[in-house]
Amino acid sequence: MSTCFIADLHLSAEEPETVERFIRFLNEEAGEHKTLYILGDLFELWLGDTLPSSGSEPVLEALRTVTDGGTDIYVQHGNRDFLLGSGFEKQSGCKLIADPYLIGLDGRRILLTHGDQLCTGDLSYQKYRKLIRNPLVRWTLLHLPSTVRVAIGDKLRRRSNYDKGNKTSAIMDVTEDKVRETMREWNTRLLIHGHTHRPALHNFELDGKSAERMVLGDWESADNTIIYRDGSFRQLTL
Ligand SMILES: [Mn+2]
Repeated sequence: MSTCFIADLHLSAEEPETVERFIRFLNEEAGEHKTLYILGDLFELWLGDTLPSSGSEPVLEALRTVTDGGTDIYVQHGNRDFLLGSGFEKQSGCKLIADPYLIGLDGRRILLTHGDQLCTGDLSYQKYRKLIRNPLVRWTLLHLPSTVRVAIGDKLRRRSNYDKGNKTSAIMDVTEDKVRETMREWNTRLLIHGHTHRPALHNFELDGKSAERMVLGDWESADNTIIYRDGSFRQLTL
């Protein structure tokens, strides 16, 4: 049985074709895998389970069908959908997992992360991340009236798009130091992440042993999927 990894679908009502394509993937392919990991930013924006993003209903239903069919789906928070909570879990049958999250496949230790924590060159983003991931801030966000949450969501999106256009590409990428530090901390030689939308397979040496960092592309680009089967990984485009 195989394990499938994807990230950065950024589903939104404004991109109905992407939503359709993802639902087709869930209906036709996801069920063939024993486990599916979605490493963050499943949704372009999520303002709390009581205020589901428009157009998310069929996605939640399709996820539910797959989990009911026996495939486990684990979801990590991304920087866009960090307010996914237990309501989402109940409706979709998915399980939210911590970031980073360590799994074992045939005795190999593999670390999964969305990837934004690794972009330590972007100091203003890391400051912002620390603030919004604070449990008290999170609780407050979730208890704001929906109109206020929608306004904040618009602002966050504008800011993120502004950053994309104005920060240098090096600042928006992971830093090698943080990658090494994280992999040492978790005693792993294989890291899989998304977020940067720069699909690649990086081979390097870590404390005298070979190490790998696999980067998933976003759902719109090439190399957006990694499949583990019979002891080996394959990166492909769905
Ligand atoms: Mn992201």
